[in-house]
Amino acid sequence: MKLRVSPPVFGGRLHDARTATSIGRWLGVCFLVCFATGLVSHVMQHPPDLLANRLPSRPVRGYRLTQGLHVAFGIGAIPLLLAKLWTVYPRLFEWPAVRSVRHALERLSVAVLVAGAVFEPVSGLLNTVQWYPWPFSFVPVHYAVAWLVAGALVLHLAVKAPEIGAHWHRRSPGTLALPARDGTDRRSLLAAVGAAVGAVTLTTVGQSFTPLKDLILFAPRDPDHGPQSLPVNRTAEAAGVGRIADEEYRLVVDGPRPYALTLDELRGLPQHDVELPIACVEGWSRSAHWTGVRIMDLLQRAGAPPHARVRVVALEQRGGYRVSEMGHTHAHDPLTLLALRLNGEELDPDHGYPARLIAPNRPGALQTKWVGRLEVLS
Ligand SMILES: Nc1nc2c(c(=O)[nH]1)N[C@H]1C(S)=C(S)[C@@H](COP(=O)(O)O)O[C@H]1N2
Ligand SMILES: [Mo]
Repeated sequence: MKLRVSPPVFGGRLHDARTATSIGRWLGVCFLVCFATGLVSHVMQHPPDLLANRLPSRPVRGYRLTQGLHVAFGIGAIPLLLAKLWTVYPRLFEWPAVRSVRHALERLSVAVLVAGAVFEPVSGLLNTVQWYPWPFSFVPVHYAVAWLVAGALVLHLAVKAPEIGAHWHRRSPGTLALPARDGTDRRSLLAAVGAAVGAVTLTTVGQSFTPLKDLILFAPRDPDHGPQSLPVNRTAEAAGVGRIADEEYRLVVDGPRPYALTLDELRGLPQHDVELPIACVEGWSRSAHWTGVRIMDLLQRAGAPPHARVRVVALEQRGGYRVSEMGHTHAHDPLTLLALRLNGEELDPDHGYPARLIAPNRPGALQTKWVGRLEVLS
């Protein structure tokens, strides 16, 4: 007996190339924005040696903007991706499954693209809620898969270029002789997808775009929530530092002329006021008013050469963000402070009491709290 497999048949215009192209264009924009802003974030956090001492400290809100866009476009890509996959899924049942070597390679590249394109926004979203249901570390894998998706996407666009070109513009009704109902169907689908993207964006983007903060429904962080109206990623308790006793605190500055300061001596130095945001890599950000001592003044007193890089070390015993490094552009920016006060009050222990770093155009993860030591690097 001969077994005949007959693939399911999909009619209707919701699964056709014009619909796939319409949704694909918007998805492409999201992926491009995420890739570009992701590269910026990667370089800011893990600069190659060549750039380690050259990262710009301006624009002041640069990282807040690029990372806000990264997370907003990543979240917006999710409904688009679902719609795109739904539009093209009948192709999974294509028959014969493999027609030629070329066809097999093309299908393989689409499999890689789909797997990577699903992995990126999903892993990113889970990271924003700090849920890591996987055994690998998020940042290097999210970064590596981004390159995989970029490569697979370029290949996909090249293979599909003729079809994309043919369906880029809506055809005039005469040329296709479609039943009118099909055009309406497609418009309804696109309107629904647009509404879904709008809804997820409006209910989450307030986590970094504070004018919309009252619309937050699903964002993992409310920018108003937390001591002194500023969110906290790692509390003093979680970091194992608790409330640091004033009389035991010393700031050690290690350089050509090393010295140490008590908290009172630190408070006695010239204080400066700045308005700077904390912009977490997870997408939330919030501007605040900081008061403290300029890092460049502290470094100058230690006899640091003008182009020296600096290592900032927390009093925390362990943790991924215990130590951060900074190039001379940030270290010598007059806005870069060892902050002692936040919004007119002493820092809350959760915000790094008694002293935390705050610098312009810098990822939140590198704004080290509970600073105990500055090391001038040669
Ligand atoms: N020492 C130390 N500093 C730290 C962290 C940390 O875990 N340890 N977390 C960082 C991260 S990820 C962010 S987003 C900001 C959050 O700052 P906030 O809690 O003061 O708002 O602090 C940064 N500074
Ligand atoms: Mo963060």
